[in-house]
Amino acid sequence: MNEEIQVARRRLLKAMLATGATTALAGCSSGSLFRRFTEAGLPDHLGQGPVDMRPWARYPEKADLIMLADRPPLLETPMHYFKTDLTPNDAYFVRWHYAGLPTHVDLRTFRLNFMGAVKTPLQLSFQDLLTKFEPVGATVFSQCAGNSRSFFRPQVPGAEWTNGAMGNAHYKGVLLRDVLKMAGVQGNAVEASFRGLDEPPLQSSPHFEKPLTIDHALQGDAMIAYEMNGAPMPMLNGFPIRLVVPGWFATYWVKALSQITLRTEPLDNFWVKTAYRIPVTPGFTEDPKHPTETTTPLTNYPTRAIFVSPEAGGKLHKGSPCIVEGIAVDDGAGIRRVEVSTDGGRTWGDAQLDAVIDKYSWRRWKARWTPTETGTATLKCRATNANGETQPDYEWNHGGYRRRVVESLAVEVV
Ligand SMILES: Nc1nc2c(c(=O)[nH]1)N[C@H]1C(S)=C(S)[C@@H](COP(=O)(O)O)O[C@H]1N2
Ligand SMILES: [Mo]
Repeated sequence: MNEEIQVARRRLLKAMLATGATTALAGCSSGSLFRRFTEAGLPDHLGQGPVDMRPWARYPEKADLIMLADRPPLLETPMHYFKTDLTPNDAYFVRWHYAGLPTHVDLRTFRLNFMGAVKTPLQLSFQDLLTKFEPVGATVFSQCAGNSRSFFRPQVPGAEWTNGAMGNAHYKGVLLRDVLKMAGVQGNAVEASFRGLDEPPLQSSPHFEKPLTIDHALQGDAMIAYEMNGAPMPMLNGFPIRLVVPGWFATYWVKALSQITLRTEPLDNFWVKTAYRIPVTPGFTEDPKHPTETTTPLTNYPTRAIFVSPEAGGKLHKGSPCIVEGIAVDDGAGIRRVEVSTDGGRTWGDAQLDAVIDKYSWRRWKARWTPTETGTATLKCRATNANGETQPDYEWNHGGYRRRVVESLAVEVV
């Protein structure tokens, strides 16, 4: 058997044996799986930052992450993990919509099924994906559409992420278009839609299934990935294969991908017609008092810069030089510039950009700053991409999606 299959299965078994994945995933609200800062003490990296009262949890194959919900698991990556080019698999954020997520997959029987408007109703095994297509690799940024939702004012209901529902990873897999070519897409197909192994709680609940237009599927850079950062996909991030849609929000990155349907009519399930939509207005913004009725599915990432260090509420010392650093992302055109303000936006200076990692990767930046006055300082950062797209000072939408306003960060200078 192919060595990579063995690695994948071994890894999975090891994780399950070590932690009892099935039980842990089924009953993770038990006290032993999470702790509060007040009970456990502050983790070192938070230093003198504000006390984050959100519980932490350790799930199978995962490090301690911030837990927004346990069933289904919504786990946020702490900011200190974003100081390196790649986000480690065990620290990568987790988001599932249904608690009925897969907890084990047998690679001997697993199949990726093709249905609908295809010439050959293919069933591909994991081994087929490894051997029948040319492998490709890319470093790609992913981000939940609701990343940073908790910063919207007025607040909006939903998963109250701070900035950690994102990450950057190297994926290995096959191009979606190569796989679709083998299945043979019929000329009348308008969409390909993607479904995973997770099951809705009730028969009447809609499967989590997301579409791409047929042009995007057949001509774009979407990948079916079987490796993340040189290792099998963690179970919670979509083992054994997931869709990677470079430059597009992670809601399209269907995990534990098991079914691809070629459609002659667009899919209009709950996940398309109700959720993950933004207003159709200039700048996608709306008045909180009069939300707009006309919405459209969100798609690609807006241009945006985020602080990684210092963290909110961090303490800096007057007269001591410090490095302010962060990441910047867009939908693949490329980050051209990041500016930083240390006086609440009155004056701006250019940050230094690190080398480009990959087309759809985040780009790292840093700026030197020596605080000259004590008290609270408001830092701001904003990015501009190669198309000239930059960030607005204010924007709001009722879903709390696609945040892209200029980032603000309050730090204490002592
Ligand atoms: N099968 C399946 N895939 C899914 C989802 C899901 O609920 N089920 N959620 C999507 C959403 S909204 C996000 S943000 C990403 C999260 O990916 P991650 O858990 O690997 O970070 O998975 C996407 N793919
Ligand atoms: Mo998401």
